[in-house]
Amino acid sequence: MPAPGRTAADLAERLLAGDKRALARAISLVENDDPEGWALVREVYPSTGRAAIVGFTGPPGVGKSTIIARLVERARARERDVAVLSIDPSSPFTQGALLGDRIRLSEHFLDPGVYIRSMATRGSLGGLSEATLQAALLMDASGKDDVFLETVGVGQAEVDIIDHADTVVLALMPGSGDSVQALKAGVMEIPDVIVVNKADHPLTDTMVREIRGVLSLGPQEDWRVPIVKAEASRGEGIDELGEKISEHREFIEERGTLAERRRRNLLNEVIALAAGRLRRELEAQVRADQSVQELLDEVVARRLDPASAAAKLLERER
Ligand SMILES: Nc1nc2c(ncn2[C@@H]2O[C@H](COP(=O)(O)OP(=O)(O)OP(=O)(O)O)[C@@H](O)[C@H]2O)c(=O)[nH]1
Ligand SMILES: [Mg+2]
Repeated sequence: MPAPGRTAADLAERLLAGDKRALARAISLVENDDPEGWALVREVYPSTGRAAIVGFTGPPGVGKSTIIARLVERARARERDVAVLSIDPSSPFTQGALLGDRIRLSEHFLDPGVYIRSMATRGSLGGLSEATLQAALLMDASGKDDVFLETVGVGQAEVDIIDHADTVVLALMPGSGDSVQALKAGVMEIPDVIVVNKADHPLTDTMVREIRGVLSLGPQEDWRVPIVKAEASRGEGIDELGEKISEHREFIEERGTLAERRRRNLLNEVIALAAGRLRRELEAQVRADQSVQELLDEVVARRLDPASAAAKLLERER
């Protein structure tokens, strides 16, 4: 709870100054769909857009959290401030994921340069992705250099927060053939960097070849998707992964792709928010308006088809 006298402007100020507790409070506000949260995002939005946003996706248990924990450590060694947003984790950031032999969980939590947060699925997917995007914006506004997003994804069911990442990393492990199939079938978008984790597995090279094969079938872009082998639990391959992520960022910055990508993502976001609002208005209208019920009666009685009814609904004065 805010102390008495702590205004929204005060919270914004502390957030912009990088205060961790202000960031935590701000994210809780957007998570709870509190109007104060939206007002806060509105206020700090001009200060966003500076963080490098990296999304990590991949099947459950492949090692995303372990990889991120290692990359946090790497970023800290370079004096970069980091925030991690883990979305709907089946195993949230617990000691298991963060407390590796060389990684001390307590260090990360006490480190003012690191902020870690999990958000669980609640309500509709749209609601969750709205809240997570706002949370990522708040992390960005609080002056983090890197924002790492973690989502479980095996294809279609992915939360679209990943669309807001500047760089998308797909984590796979030997045996995650489903994901390779999803890539092949075009169900899953081609990521910017692929990491094959648990590379101590004997089938790692087979997996890498398989992925390379799938990538070669797709359109040949200027950016060649690197495939990095890693063993995150031992910290192997993490430097190379970190380098590939930085290289990708430099590449998209130089080419202007970053600006393009962000513009496209923001357009999608604006449309999604507007569409959500329209839908809620329409639903409220349908509940309240007797004549809409009558229109529906016509559809139920098969005198009017659904598409014609929808057209009539949209024609009406709102
Ligand atoms: N053998 C081996 N195990 C690993 C490696 N990296 C991570 N693990 C282990 O794999 C398990 C899952 O790791 P997480 O980092 O929680 O995986 P995740 O992808 O974040 O999992 P979810 O969030 O549940 O989808 C943990 O027990 C890790 O210690 C690795 O390189 N080799
Ligand atoms: Mg995880």
